[in-house]
Amino acid sequence: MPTEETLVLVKPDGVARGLTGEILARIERKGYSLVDLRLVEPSRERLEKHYAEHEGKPFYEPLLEFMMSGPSVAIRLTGDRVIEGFRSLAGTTDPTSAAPGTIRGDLGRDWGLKVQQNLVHGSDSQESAERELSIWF
Ligand code: DAT
Ligand code: MG
Repeated sequence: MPTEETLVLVKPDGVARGLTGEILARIERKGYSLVDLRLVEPSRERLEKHYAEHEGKPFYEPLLEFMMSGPSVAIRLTGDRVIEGFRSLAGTTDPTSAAPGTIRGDLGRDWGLKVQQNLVHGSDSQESAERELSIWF
């Protein structure tokens, strides 16, 4: 099987809290390789494409507003089984119950907002990874 790529985002909360370095360090210590990395202030159009699967959900508008609140760091990451591996490093969606040891479990919390701010995004399948990498790079 060829080596995989995935899209990782350090979301605006991660960048604003100065956690980009900590998150990159965890990714590097795990052994994955950075292929490309950039600071991006995405347009609404780009975010609508990225989060198309969530359109109509109660957290959709708050999610887009949050993602437009500041820059994100977009990362093209590579390694065997990196899609699954980064999702494991990130932890589950809700930072309150995400396992300690994960990025979301160690560094995230609930802020009482309409959308969970959980520091990172990682593609959830090969199809999503291909689609999302073409949106951000
Ligand atoms: P993930 O980022 O773990 O793949 P997702 O794709 O289901 O999660 O949702 C995208 C983002 O939307 C997620 O990172 C945080 C937010 N979110 C998801 N479900 C939510 C909910 N029930 N309430 C508030 N925010 C939510
Ligand atoms: Mg998702």
